[in-house]
Amino acid sequence: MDQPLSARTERLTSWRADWSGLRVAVLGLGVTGFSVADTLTELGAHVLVLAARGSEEHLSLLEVIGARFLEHPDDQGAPDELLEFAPELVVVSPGYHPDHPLLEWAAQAGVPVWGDIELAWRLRDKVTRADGSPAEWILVTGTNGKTTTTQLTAHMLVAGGLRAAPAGNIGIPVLDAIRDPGGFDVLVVELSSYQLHWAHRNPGGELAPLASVCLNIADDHLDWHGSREAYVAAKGRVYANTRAACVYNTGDLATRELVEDAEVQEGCRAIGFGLGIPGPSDLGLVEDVLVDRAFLEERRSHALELATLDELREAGLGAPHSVANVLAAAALARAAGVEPARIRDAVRSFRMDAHRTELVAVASGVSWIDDSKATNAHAADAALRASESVVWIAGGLLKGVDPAPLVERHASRLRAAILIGADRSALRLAFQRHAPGVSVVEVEGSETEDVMSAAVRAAASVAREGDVVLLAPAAASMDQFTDYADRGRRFAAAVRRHLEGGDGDHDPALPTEPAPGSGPVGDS
Ligand code: UMA
Repeated sequence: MDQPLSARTERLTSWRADWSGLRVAVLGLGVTGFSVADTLTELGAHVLVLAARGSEEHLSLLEVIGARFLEHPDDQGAPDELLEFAPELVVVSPGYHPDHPLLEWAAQAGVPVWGDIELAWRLRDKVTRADGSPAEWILVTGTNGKTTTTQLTAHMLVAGGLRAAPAGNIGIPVLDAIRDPGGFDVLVVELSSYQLHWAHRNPGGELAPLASVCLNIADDHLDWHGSREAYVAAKGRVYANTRAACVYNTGDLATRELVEDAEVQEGCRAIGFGLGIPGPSDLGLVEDVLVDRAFLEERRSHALELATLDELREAGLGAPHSVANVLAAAALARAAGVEPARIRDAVRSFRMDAHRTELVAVASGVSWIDDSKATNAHAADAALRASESVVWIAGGLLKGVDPAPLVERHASRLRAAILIGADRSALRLAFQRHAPGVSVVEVEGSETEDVMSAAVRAAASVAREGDVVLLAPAAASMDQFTDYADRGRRFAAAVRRHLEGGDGDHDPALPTEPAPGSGPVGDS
């Protein structure tokens, strides 16, 4: 009898294993797909990359590394070329939906499917510490704050004398990180729910991180996962098999429940973080001081000082959600042995990234803030809370999440809303129902070049002294922009052009006054 296809791939758990001649179909030619193809061809595998499209740059690089490319429309089943290639393994990029016809074909044909994270885990011995053992992994997920927490954790580890780097959903494929010739002691891996969906599915590929955290859970990516339960379950996979510390948010019961439900390794501890006074085994706040009551012998009676709120404010980390991110990162770094004094050093020298509540300009008493990184309602919520009177620029791809609760919650602080992007109708409806007194301007232009100029002009025409004009779209950007960074850059450029008086004339913004009748529509 023929061996199942998984028999060979199960044994592939090391950079030094025999990967030569392995036939692998790689789905996707973005940064992930390319890193997978590049790694596997380096190991001697035969690689066929399939994607609906790939960038010119990646396509030409595929030729250089010796991988084949097949353009494959998303609505079609397995093409003849794939059947002839007869892959022994499929490695899928995170953006692919599990119901994609090629993944359905793989399931029916019995071909194992790995995510790029599983492949990287199997190859982790490429990066070794001084004693020759593989670099440790620390995993970070959550609906919001993942990227900042990942960066903070890596920064704290480096301050503690470890060679550490951030990777994963943050934008650096993990396979690129592990092939970095510099080498690492610890990789801090940001994982999206998409990446977690594919984790822990195949024998030999189960991650066993030193420490892991799910920062918080709010509705996001419901269209991809199909339900909130499926989304939460994907997030929960971050804790599976953790060895030293499962870090959870004491202010978010769902994260604690995920830890309680997780299968972890013997001796692994549950460590809470939150903005209240910490219990033993937690990190938290005592008055204006961040303290650790988890990683010390006398934790029943003592606490270790990590930093003060003043120090966080000076580093731009004073908002409550940022304080929580610092505490989570500190818990992870402490689990890896970083001393409290080094955590303080790291907080003092940390600087936030671009497009996260970044002040672009202040003019005529109006502050212009770029929070393009707010790609979901939870993140936009945190940004909106921080200001009293806001002209809110929102919209894009809502990813199946209803914006109504967000609109309802913040209606009283909104001077006006400027709606952009593909899913404007859901936002418009939310304003009609829950904020009928707020004037809404829709930017109809779908041209990337025009959108932000029009949005900024519309915002400027309604903003008054003391207002904040806030780009916090609560939506993904890909309908009109390359990514959230592109969206943020274009916003900042449009603000500067406007303030310098160099803004063009033509204006695709169509003002629509408060909802007709100025009363709630439909259900009351
Ligand atoms: N493709 C198809 N069909 C599909 C889906 C994708 O053909 O149904 C092809 C595209 O044509 C393209 C490639 O797949 O050739 C793109 O793959 P991808 O969408 O997985 O994107 P990558 O460029 O590989 O980037 C991914 C993450 N993107 C997504 O999860 C959508 C990046 O996260 C991540 O930084 C990168 O891997 C490295 O790990 C971005 C993101 O938006 C920032 N993440 C979401 C979030 O944070 O909310 C989850």
